[in-house]
Amino acid sequence: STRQFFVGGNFKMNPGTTQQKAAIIDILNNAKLDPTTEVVIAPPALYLLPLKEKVKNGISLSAQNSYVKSTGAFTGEISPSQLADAGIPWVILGHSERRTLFHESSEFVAEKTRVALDHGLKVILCIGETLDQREAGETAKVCESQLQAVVKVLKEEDWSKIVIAYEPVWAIGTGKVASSAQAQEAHVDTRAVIAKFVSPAVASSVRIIYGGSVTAANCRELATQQDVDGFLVGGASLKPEFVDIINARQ
Ligand code: G2H
Repeated sequence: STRQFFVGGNFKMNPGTTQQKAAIIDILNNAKLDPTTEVVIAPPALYLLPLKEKVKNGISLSAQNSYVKSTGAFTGEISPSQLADAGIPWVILGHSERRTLFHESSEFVAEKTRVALDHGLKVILCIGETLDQREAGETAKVCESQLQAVVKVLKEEDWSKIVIAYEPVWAIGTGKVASSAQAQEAHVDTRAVIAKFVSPAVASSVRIIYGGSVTAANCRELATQQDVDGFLVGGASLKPEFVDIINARQ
Protein backbone atom coordinates (compact mmCIF):
# COMPACT_ATOMS: atom_id res chain seq x y z
CA SER A 1 0.00 0.00 0.00
CA THR A 2 1.02 3.65 -0.20
CA ARG A 3 0.31 4.16 3.49
CA GLN A 4 3.45 5.04 5.44
CA PHE A 5 4.27 2.50 8.14
CA PHE A 6 3.77 4.07 11.58
CA VAL A 7 5.20 2.91 14.91
CA GLY A 8 4.27 4.64 18.15
CA GLY A 9 5.83 4.03 21.55
CA ASN A 10 3.33 4.54 24.35
CA PHE A 11 5.49 4.75 27.49
CA LYS A 12 2.34 5.06 29.66
CA MET A 13 3.32 6.19 33.21
CA ASN A 14 6.89 4.92 32.72
CA PRO A 15 9.82 4.96 33.12
CA GLY A 16 10.22 5.38 36.86
CA THR A 17 13.52 7.21 36.77
CA THR A 18 15.43 9.73 34.67
CA GLN A 19 18.18 7.17 34.20
CA GLN A 20 15.84 4.64 32.57
CA LYS A 21 14.47 7.40 30.36
CA ALA A 22 17.96 8.34 29.17
CA ALA A 23 18.72 4.71 28.37
CA ILE A 24 15.66 4.39 26.12
CA ILE A 25 16.52 7.53 24.21
CA ASP A 26 20.17 6.54 23.80
CA ILE A 27 19.07 3.24 22.28
CA LEU A 28 16.77 5.00 19.80
CA ASN A 29 19.27 7.70 18.93
CA ASN A 30 22.06 5.21 18.31
CA ALA A 31 20.01 2.69 16.34
CA LYS A 32 19.61 2.46 12.61
CA LEU A 33 15.88 3.04 12.11
CA ASP A 34 14.01 2.20 8.92
CA PRO A 35 13.75 5.63 7.28
CA THR A 36 10.40 4.70 5.74
CA THR A 37 8.76 4.19 9.17
CA GLU A 38 7.15 7.19 10.86
CA VAL A 39 8.28 6.98 14.50
CA VAL A 40 6.44 8.72 17.33
CA ILE A 41 7.12 8.36 21.06
CA ALA A 42 4.61 9.22 23.76
CA PRO A 43 6.38 9.73 27.09
CA PRO A 44 4.62 11.11 30.18
CA ALA A 45 3.76 14.82 29.80
CA LEU A 46 6.57 15.84 32.13
CA TYR A 47 9.16 14.45 29.71
CA LEU A 48 7.74 15.73 26.41
CA LEU A 49 9.85 18.86 26.11
CA PRO A 50 13.18 17.48 27.36
CA LEU A 51 12.82 14.48 25.05
CA LYS A 52 11.85 16.67 22.11
CA GLU A 53 15.27 18.33 22.48
CA LYS A 54 17.08 15.02 22.88
CA VAL A 55 15.68 12.73 20.18
CA LYS A 56 17.27 12.64 16.77
CA ASN A 57 15.61 13.90 13.60
CA GLY A 58 12.81 11.71 12.38
CA ILE A 59 11.36 10.87 15.79
CA SER A 60 8.33 12.93 16.84
CA LEU A 61 6.64 13.38 20.17
CA SER A 62 3.10 12.60 21.27
CA ALA A 63 1.18 13.39 24.43
CA GLN A 64 -0.81 10.55 25.99
CA ASN A 65 -3.92 12.64 26.59
CA SER A 66 -5.39 16.11 26.13
CA TYR A 67 -8.49 17.86 27.39
CA VAL A 68 -11.57 19.37 25.70
CA LYS A 69 -10.65 22.93 26.69
CA SER A 70 -7.56 24.90 25.76
CA THR A 71 -7.17 26.91 29.00
CA GLY A 72 -8.99 27.50 32.27
CA ALA A 73 -9.75 26.07 35.68
CA PHE A 74 -9.18 22.37 34.94
CA THR A 75 -6.63 21.27 37.54
CA GLY A 76 -4.36 18.48 36.36
CA GLU A 77 -5.48 18.41 32.74
CA ILE A 78 -3.32 18.72 29.61
CA SER A 79 -4.15 21.55 27.23
CA PRO A 80 -4.25 20.77 23.51
CA SER A 81 -3.31 24.35 22.60
CA GLN A 82 -0.35 24.30 24.99
CA LEU A 83 0.84 21.04 23.40
CA ALA A 84 0.58 22.55 19.92
CA ASP A 85 2.28 25.75 21.09
CA ALA A 86 5.13 23.71 22.56
CA GLY A 87 5.66 21.95 19.23
CA ILE A 88 4.26 18.58 20.26
CA PRO A 89 2.54 17.33 17.10
CA TRP A 90 0.63 14.26 18.31
CA VAL A 91 -1.70 13.11 21.05
CA ILE A 92 -3.04 9.64 21.89
CA LEU A 93 -6.79 9.71 22.61
CA GLY A 94 -9.23 7.00 23.59
CA HIS A 95 -6.69 4.55 24.96
CA SER A 96 -8.51 1.73 26.74
CA GLU A 97 -6.80 2.62 30.01
CA ARG A 98 -8.41 6.06 29.79
CA ARG A 99 -11.76 4.62 28.75
CA THR A 100 -11.74 2.09 31.58
CA LEU A 101 -9.80 3.56 34.51
CA PHE A 102 -10.86 7.16 33.88
CA HIS A 103 -14.37 6.44 32.59
CA GLU A 104 -14.02 8.22 29.26
CA SER A 105 -17.01 7.64 26.99
CA SER A 106 -16.74 7.41 23.22
CA GLU A 107 -18.51 10.78 22.99
CA PHE A 108 -15.94 12.38 25.30
CA VAL A 109 -13.09 10.84 23.31
CA ALA A 110 -14.71 12.21 20.15
CA GLU A 111 -14.99 15.69 21.63
CA LYS A 112 -11.34 15.59 22.72
CA THR A 113 -10.40 14.49 19.20
CA ARG A 114 -12.34 17.39 17.67
CA VAL A 115 -10.68 19.92 19.99
CA ALA A 116 -7.18 18.46 19.50
CA LEU A 117 -7.56 18.76 15.72
CA ASP A 118 -8.92 22.30 16.06
CA HIS A 119 -5.68 23.22 17.83
CA GLY A 120 -3.54 21.66 15.10
CA LEU A 121 -2.64 18.37 16.78
CA LYS A 122 -2.66 15.00 15.03
CA VAL A 123 -4.40 12.18 16.86
CA ILE A 124 -3.65 8.51 17.48
CA LEU A 125 -7.21 7.36 18.10
CA CYS A 126 -7.53 4.07 19.98
CA ILE A 127 -10.43 1.66 19.67
CA GLY A 128 -10.91 -1.98 20.62
CA GLU A 129 -13.10 -4.60 22.24
CA THR A 130 -12.88 -6.38 25.59
CA LEU A 131 -12.59 -10.17 25.88
CA ASP A 132 -16.29 -10.49 26.77
CA GLN A 133 -17.24 -8.48 23.72
CA ARG A 134 -15.02 -10.59 21.45
CA GLU A 135 -16.43 -13.81 22.85
CA ALA A 136 -19.94 -12.47 22.30
CA GLY A 137 -19.06 -11.82 18.64
CA GLU A 138 -19.32 -8.06 19.11
CA THR A 139 -15.83 -6.99 18.01
CA ALA A 140 -16.91 -5.26 14.79
CA LYS A 141 -19.95 -3.67 16.44
CA VAL A 142 -17.92 -2.24 19.34
CA CYS A 143 -15.21 -0.83 17.07
CA GLU A 144 -17.87 0.63 14.81
CA SER A 145 -19.65 2.40 17.65
CA GLN A 146 -16.38 3.80 19.05
CA LEU A 147 -15.54 5.11 15.57
CA GLN A 148 -19.04 6.40 14.90
CA ALA A 149 -18.79 8.84 17.80
CA VAL A 150 -15.71 10.35 16.15
CA VAL A 151 -17.10 10.20 12.61
CA LYS A 152 -19.97 12.39 13.80
CA VAL A 153 -17.71 15.27 14.84
CA LEU A 154 -15.08 15.18 12.07
CA LYS A 155 -15.08 16.44 8.52
CA GLU A 156 -13.67 14.31 5.73
CA GLU A 157 -10.43 16.30 5.52
CA ASP A 158 -9.81 15.86 9.27
CA TRP A 159 -9.06 12.17 8.73
CA SER A 160 -5.65 12.94 7.20
CA LYS A 161 -4.64 13.95 10.75
CA ILE A 162 -5.79 10.70 12.34
CA VAL A 163 -4.09 7.35 12.84
CA ILE A 164 -6.46 4.68 14.12
CA ALA A 165 -4.98 2.24 16.66
CA TYR A 166 -6.88 -1.02 16.93
CA GLU A 167 -6.08 -2.32 20.40
CA PRO A 168 -8.08 -5.30 21.62
CA VAL A 169 -8.33 -4.79 25.39
CA TRP A 170 -7.59 -8.47 26.10
CA ALA A 171 -4.22 -8.08 24.37
CA ILE A 172 -3.11 -4.97 26.20
CA GLY A 173 -0.22 -5.58 28.56
CA THR A 174 -1.25 -9.22 28.89
CA GLY A 175 1.35 -10.86 26.66
CA LYS A 176 -1.60 -12.29 24.72
CA VAL A 177 -1.13 -10.80 21.24
CA ALA A 178 -3.84 -10.96 18.59
CA SER A 179 -3.05 -13.39 15.81
CA SER A 180 -2.19 -11.77 12.52
CA ALA A 181 -5.50 -13.06 11.15
CA GLN A 182 -7.46 -11.51 14.04
CA ALA A 183 -5.68 -8.20 13.58
CA GLN A 184 -6.15 -8.22 9.80
CA GLU A 185 -9.86 -9.00 10.16
CA ALA A 186 -10.47 -6.16 12.63
CA HIS A 187 -8.48 -3.75 10.48
CA VAL A 188 -10.49 -4.70 7.36
CA ASP A 189 -13.74 -4.18 9.31
CA THR A 190 -12.49 -0.82 10.58
CA ARG A 191 -11.58 0.28 7.06
CA ALA A 192 -15.04 -0.76 5.91
CA VAL A 193 -16.65 1.43 8.59
CA ILE A 194 -14.59 4.38 7.40
CA ALA A 195 -15.48 3.65 3.76
CA LYS A 196 -19.17 3.54 4.59
CA PHE A 197 -19.41 6.52 6.93
CA VAL A 198 -16.59 8.80 5.74
CA SER A 199 -15.44 7.93 2.21
CA PRO A 200 -13.68 5.17 0.26
CA ALA A 201 -10.76 7.54 -0.32
CA VAL A 202 -10.24 8.10 3.40
CA ALA A 203 -10.66 4.37 4.06
CA SER A 204 -7.83 3.53 1.71
CA SER A 205 -5.49 6.26 2.97
CA VAL A 206 -6.05 6.21 6.75
CA ARG A 207 -3.45 4.28 8.69
CA ILE A 208 -4.73 1.57 11.00
CA ILE A 209 -2.10 0.32 13.40
CA TYR A 210 -2.27 -2.60 15.83
CA GLY A 211 -1.60 -2.38 19.56
CA GLY A 212 -1.56 -4.98 22.32
CA SER A 213 1.49 -6.97 23.45
CA VAL A 214 3.49 -6.24 20.30
CA THR A 215 7.07 -7.51 20.63
CA ALA A 216 10.12 -8.03 18.43
CA ALA A 217 9.09 -11.68 18.22
CA ASN A 218 5.57 -11.15 16.88
CA CYS A 219 5.81 -7.87 14.93
CA ARG A 220 7.11 -9.25 11.65
CA GLU A 221 4.22 -11.56 11.00
CA LEU A 222 1.67 -8.91 11.99
CA ALA A 223 3.42 -6.46 9.67
CA THR A 224 2.93 -8.75 6.67
CA GLN A 225 -0.83 -8.24 6.92
CA GLN A 226 -2.11 -5.94 4.22
CA ASP A 227 -4.18 -3.71 6.48
CA VAL A 228 -1.75 -3.53 9.40
CA ASP A 229 -0.02 -0.19 8.85
CA GLY A 230 2.14 -0.24 11.94
CA PHE A 231 1.98 -0.59 15.70
CA LEU A 232 1.26 1.16 18.97
CA VAL A 233 3.71 -0.39 21.40
CA GLY A 234 3.52 -0.20 25.19
CA GLY A 235 5.78 -2.41 27.27
CA ALA A 236 8.21 -3.20 24.46
CA SER A 237 8.68 0.50 23.62
CA LEU A 238 10.72 0.79 26.83
CA LYS A 239 13.16 -1.89 25.72
CA PRO A 240 15.87 -2.23 23.05
CA GLU A 241 13.49 -4.41 21.01
CA PHE A 242 11.49 -1.27 20.16
CA VAL A 243 14.09 -0.77 17.42
CA ASP A 244 13.25 -4.17 15.92
CA ILE A 245 9.56 -3.24 15.91
CA ILE A 246 10.29 0.05 14.10
CA ASN A 247 12.27 -2.03 11.59
CA ALA A 248 9.61 -4.76 11.35
CA ARG A 249 9.34 -4.46 7.60
CA GLN A 250 13.06 -4.63 6.81
C1 G2H B 1 -1.57 -1.29 24.38
C2 G2H B 1 -0.11 -1.19 24.18
C3 G2H B 1 0.28 0.24 23.88
P1 G2H B 1 1.28 -3.09 25.43
O1 G2H B 1 -1.97 -0.48 25.48
O2 G2H B 1 -0.74 1.16 23.67
O3 G2H B 1 0.55 -1.63 25.35
O4 G2H B 1 2.15 -3.16 24.19
O5 G2H B 1 2.09 -3.05 26.69
O6 G2H B 1 0.22 -4.13 25.42
